[in-house]
Amino acid sequence: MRFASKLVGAAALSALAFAAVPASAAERIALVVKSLGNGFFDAAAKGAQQAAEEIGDIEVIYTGPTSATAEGQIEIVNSLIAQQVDAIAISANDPDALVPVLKKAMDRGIKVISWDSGVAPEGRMLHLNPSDTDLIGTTIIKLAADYLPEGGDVAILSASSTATNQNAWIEAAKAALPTEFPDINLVAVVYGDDDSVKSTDEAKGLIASYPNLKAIIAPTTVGVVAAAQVVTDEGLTGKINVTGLALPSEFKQFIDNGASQAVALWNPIDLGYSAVYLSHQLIGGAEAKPGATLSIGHVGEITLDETNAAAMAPPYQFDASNIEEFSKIY
Ligand code: RAM
Repeated sequence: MRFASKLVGAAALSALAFAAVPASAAERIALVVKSLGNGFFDAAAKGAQQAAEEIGDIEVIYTGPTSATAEGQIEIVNSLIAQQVDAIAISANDPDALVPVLKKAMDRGIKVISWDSGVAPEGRMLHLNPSDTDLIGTTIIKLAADYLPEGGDVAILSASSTATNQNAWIEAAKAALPTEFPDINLVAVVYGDDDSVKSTDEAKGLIASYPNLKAIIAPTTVGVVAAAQVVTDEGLTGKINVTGLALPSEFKQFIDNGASQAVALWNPIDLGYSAVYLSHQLIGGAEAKPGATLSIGHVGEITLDETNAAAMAPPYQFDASNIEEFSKIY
């Protein structure tokens, strides 16, 4: 009796699996993120799923390590190679450490792209930036400078110290400081590893070390929430403005309570959608080469530069006038 019902259960399960993804036609695209449990990546996964449904016959494997490390991602990529997926679309925790394992994947015929946070060109076929790197760098400083007419001390609370995207944005921000923001004094850059607890500790450390701090700029959706919570809890609303890159659904409360005046971001759903759309085209034989124009479905198209990278749209700014509306979307 027990045996029979087990059999029925197994049959029902495999029928379900078959109905969702017809085994013969399916492409399997792995969306590898910096770490699981990050709302930004959950939103990107939603977009990835949208693209899969729109194109049809695609299974998205949404995966990532529990903490944002290259070692964790290397292990995952090795297991995806063993599973013989058709494509890997990765937001990398390190530009170089992932290269050997991703090369191995490409040697086995797996299409590899990076998106959000890139790997070095030899480790991927193309890279999709959410927006122009210099523009993001200038934007994160401007978000603080707009509310500091007299200038003053600011600090950056980043993600991990090896994250390609944050490091590139911080470099661009530093380059813009002397010419575009001469009164803004960047006193420190610290790393919260896209971990809430570490980000909270780092934010507290900044506040303790720099008594004249006027703004904390966190170009990470995890760090920015942690910093705004610390400013709220320490009663520093109105004294320290928290800004950076934030997911409106997670951050609205801190615009509402005044811990932040404004933040920015791009559409993470479109980003995940585009990553799957591009992976699918590479699987279908499209060539990634400088100058190539590739479709990203309803989002538009991209043209690859000389490093096979491309950028999507400028970031949106969110403040009291519009964060409510956007918080319902992502
Ligand atoms: C975090 C991650 C991600 C970054 C966003 C802005 O969620 O570090 O890579 O793009 O912030």
